[in-house]
Amino acid sequence: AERAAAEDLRSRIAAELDTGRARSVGLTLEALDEAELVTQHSPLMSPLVWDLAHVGNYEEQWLLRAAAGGRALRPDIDVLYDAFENPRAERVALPLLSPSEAEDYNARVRDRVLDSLDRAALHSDDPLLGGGFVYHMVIQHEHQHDETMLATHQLRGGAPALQDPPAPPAPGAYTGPGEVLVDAGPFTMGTTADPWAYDNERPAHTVDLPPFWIDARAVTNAQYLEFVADGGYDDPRWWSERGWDWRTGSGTSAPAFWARDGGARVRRRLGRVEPLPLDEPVQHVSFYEAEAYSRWAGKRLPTEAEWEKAARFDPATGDCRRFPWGPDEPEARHANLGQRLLRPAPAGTHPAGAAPCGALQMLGDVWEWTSSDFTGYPGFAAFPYREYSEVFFGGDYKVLRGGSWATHPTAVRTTFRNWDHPVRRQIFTGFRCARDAGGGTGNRED
Ligand code: AVJ
Ligand code: FE
Repeated sequence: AERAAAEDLRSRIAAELDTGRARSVGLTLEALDEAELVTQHSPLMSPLVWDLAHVGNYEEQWLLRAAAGGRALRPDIDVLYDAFENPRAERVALPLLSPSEAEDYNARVRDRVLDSLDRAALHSDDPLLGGGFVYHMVIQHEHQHDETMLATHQLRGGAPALQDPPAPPAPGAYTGPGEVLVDAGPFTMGTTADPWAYDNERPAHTVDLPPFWIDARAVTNAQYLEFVADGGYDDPRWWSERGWDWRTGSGTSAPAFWARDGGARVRRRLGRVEPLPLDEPVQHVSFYEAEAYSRWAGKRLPTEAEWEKAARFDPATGDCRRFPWGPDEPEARHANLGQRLLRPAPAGTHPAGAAPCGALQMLGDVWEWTSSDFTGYPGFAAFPYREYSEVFFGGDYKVLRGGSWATHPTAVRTTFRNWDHPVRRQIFTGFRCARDAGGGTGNRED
């Protein structure tokens, strides 16, 4: 039985490695010509050809050298693909592998990885190999870069490069509650045993929270438009001091990629222009915009602990769930993940994916800003390297939760933590609001 389980894990890993690579190739070699792959589309992003070889180099370092103890293939290029050595805006000037060299290099690494996977001690106590941890880390890493590459695609000018996406589900009028109540009490935050979890999700620990309300849905474009129309961008009452500095300094007056076509609001999406979809969660807002909207609405952003409790705590059993709906792997009916639609689904859809508290779409569609700074949990231990999370603790970062339409299902769960600078807007980010529950009961209407 143990041997069968090991074989299952091996074939799952091989299949997921394959899926990730097909996705990376689809966003690079299959989508754009050489000139577009090597150019810098935005100072915020790497040239796509850097991401492509970086995922191969990361795989070489972790799955060939560290996990399999193999000989290095291209140690000479490590320095080019080290994210800390080279800020994104400078990577275009490096002597990078060309697109076809990167393709070749990635394929050579992958061949050796699949060879050594057959011998890897997945059911040992080895901290890297046990449960497949280091393979999962590399699989998620590639998908995280694929999401980053999608942000580059969004920033890129010119004709659409990605295939016409399927139509999103029809919105239908949302008739559910505006907010749902999460009762006071302790829950388990983070995880110790999940073989996919990064170090920053560990260890599991108990957090006791007062009662709070959380929005059942992410804030929609229609709702956000009311804030804009009410002069929200011109009223310092709604903004924190830093937020107002950013607002006035940047001259921002709407989410990124919004535009006007005569009198009509439109948005630019991956090379296409379309009417602003009113039922869709607002996307491409900074933390400061999310904070200002929340204050205008008489609410606030949830803390990351509140977000996680709403997403996973089941008061009926006292247990915490890996996914809002339970232990089952994400399917299309649960959540809009994995670049299927190339956009968020309308807010208030996917009832099959609801959390126990009734909140919808906690996973997928848009990353959600929380009010929390990025720090380590009590008992945090960096593993297997400090540069994944620890070096960012205490920096100017806010935690993001829940994944977006661009996040692969293997790279998100209710414990997953993402983070970014509060000014960032190129990521696929929206938010939902929360507020203290001072003893009131019953669901409020929108
Ligand atoms: C967790 C998304 C903030 O993209 O900087 C990729 C993920 N770490 N390569 C990032 C990551 C190393 C990271 N984020
Ligand atoms: Fe990386």
